[in-house]
Amino acid sequence: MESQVRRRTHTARILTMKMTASTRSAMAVFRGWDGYQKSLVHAVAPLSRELLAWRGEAHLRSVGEIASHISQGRIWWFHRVLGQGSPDFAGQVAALRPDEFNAIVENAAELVRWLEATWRVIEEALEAWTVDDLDKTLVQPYGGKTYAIPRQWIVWRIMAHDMHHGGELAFALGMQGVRIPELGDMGGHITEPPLAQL
Ligand code: NI
Repeated sequence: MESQVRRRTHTARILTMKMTASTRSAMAVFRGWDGYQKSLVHAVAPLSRELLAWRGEAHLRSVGEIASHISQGRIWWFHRVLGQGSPDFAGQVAALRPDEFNAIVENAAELVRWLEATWRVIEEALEAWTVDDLDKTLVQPYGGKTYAIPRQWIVWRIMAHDMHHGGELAFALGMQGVRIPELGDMGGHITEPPLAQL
């Protein structure tokens, strides 16, 4: 009898966990990325043409090229591959000239505009999806193979891409003596955890 009750409680707990998982927004899992995005924007927004044009070596991306590359990665995976983004965003991407991203690499305001527009696409997708939606797959042929790419794979792909190149940005700005308290000193992790209820 006692073990039956225990088993039933256990089953109920599993069911509750399943229900929680299916209704929870994907954003709940990735919260904090919005803070990282803010630290990127705050690092890029005040930069002059000279600071944006700096590169460590001739074969490396300049500061501005790194910033635009972050937006381009997001456009590729979230918009072109996953089809996310508002009709307005789709219109902006469709209107891009082939050399548009080369033309804005020394223009902080334009770099920030694209970082913000592409972040909105990610934010809207993560808010609209539940945690279970992250398992949904997209069939994509690549290199002679056909993959079933889960949304989770793509989210991690772009989150890692943001942070990998954000670190590069922090290094390139550090080399120029630019103070970047959020992206540099705090590593872009500017979201404070909630306070304990004492
Ligand atoms: Ni990259």
